[in-house]
Amino acid sequence: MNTALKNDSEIYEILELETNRQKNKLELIASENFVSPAVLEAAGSVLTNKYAEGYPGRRYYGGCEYVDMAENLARERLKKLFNAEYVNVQPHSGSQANMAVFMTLLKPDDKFMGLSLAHGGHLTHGSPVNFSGKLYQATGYELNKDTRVLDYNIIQDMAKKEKPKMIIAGASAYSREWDYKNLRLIADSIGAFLMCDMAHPAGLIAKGLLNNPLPYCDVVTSTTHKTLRGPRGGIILIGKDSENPFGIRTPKGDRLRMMSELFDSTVMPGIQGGPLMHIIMAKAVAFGEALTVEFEKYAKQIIRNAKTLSDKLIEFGFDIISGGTDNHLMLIDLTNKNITGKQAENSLGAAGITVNKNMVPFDKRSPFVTSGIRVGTPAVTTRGMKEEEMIKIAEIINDAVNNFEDEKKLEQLKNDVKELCSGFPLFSEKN
Ligand code: DSN
Repeated sequence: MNTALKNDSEIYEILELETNRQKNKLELIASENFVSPAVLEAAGSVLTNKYAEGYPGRRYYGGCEYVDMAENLARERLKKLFNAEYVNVQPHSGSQANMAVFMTLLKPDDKFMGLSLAHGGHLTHGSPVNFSGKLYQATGYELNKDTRVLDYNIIQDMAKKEKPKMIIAGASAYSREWDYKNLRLIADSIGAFLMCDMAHPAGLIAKGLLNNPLPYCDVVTSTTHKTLRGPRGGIILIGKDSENPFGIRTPKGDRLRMMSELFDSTVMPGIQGGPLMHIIMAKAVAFGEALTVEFEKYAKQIIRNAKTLSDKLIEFGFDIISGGTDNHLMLIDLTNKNITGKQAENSLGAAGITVNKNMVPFDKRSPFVTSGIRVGTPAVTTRGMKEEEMIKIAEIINDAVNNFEDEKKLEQLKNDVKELCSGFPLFSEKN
């Protein structure tokens, strides 16, 4: 543990508490992960001291020669990772990356269409409490009621009726694959832009384990801290025009150059000032890690773990939305277990398992209570856990849900979780 913080005992105590929480509990929040020591070091480095408004070679401040190198490296590595033509690594978060897309492609009050929040979409895909729902006309598509998966006929019909200027692909709580080619055809049929927010599965897409949206979308955004296992932050990407088989709306040639310039200037000075150069360097480190064969093994294991966990939970009678998962997460409808998402989040928390309550498609409960939980495997896979541990985790989840009011039982499960975690140490001793 960094001793400089010991001088501030209040803060040091918080750091110790959080470190121990991360060590001793099972992190099943689908959007969280544990970065490598190298990413952590870069994020805590002296690059935090540097102002660098602008872009490499075009800054408003002197002394940027080395941070320029870091940003260029981040850009080159990210381009290689996703086979992208253009990238911007400055967005402070996924929400800011999305805001940059809205501000570049739409005018206030323009209509757009994203997966509704209650069906797995994201806050920035049109929630009424978010800038996307306040400044633009949001309309949300929903999953098929019977299959609880995306239904491209529903999306096509809605697109035809609503004529949005932009369609958003991507979700925060959807466990199945996306057909970007189909969405491209739908977008082209009404002359709409197609963007994808691939924040959740980005690390899996990078290794070719899920469909890649870049060849089909005008623009793609992501966070860097979920399956991609980097520091907290956002990115914007545009695919290579040569790969686009349709080519009507996807940027090419001059249009690509124009869009790159527009996205760059929307990010800075449009919505952000000085970039977080320490985070950009940490992004470069994470992209470098994601380019390795080890990361491919990791990404494959995330999916294997999610499938194993989902299969075992189904054996225990859990209602997994859509009957399984193609990616790193699953959404569990707890209605048949007579427990709300909120109660499950609390009882699992008491048993040492961190998840988040989540609305399920066609949920009758409020977002503060919900009928479900979302469960993901990226973080436990980083710890080195495999199929065997997923089965143990499913057993603990089952026990905690079945005994959600039994404090003694939950305490006993918490000890089981701690023991399981101790076999998969997270930080080296010096941390
Ligand atoms: N809040 C994130 C998640 O948990 O999915 C998305 O930004």
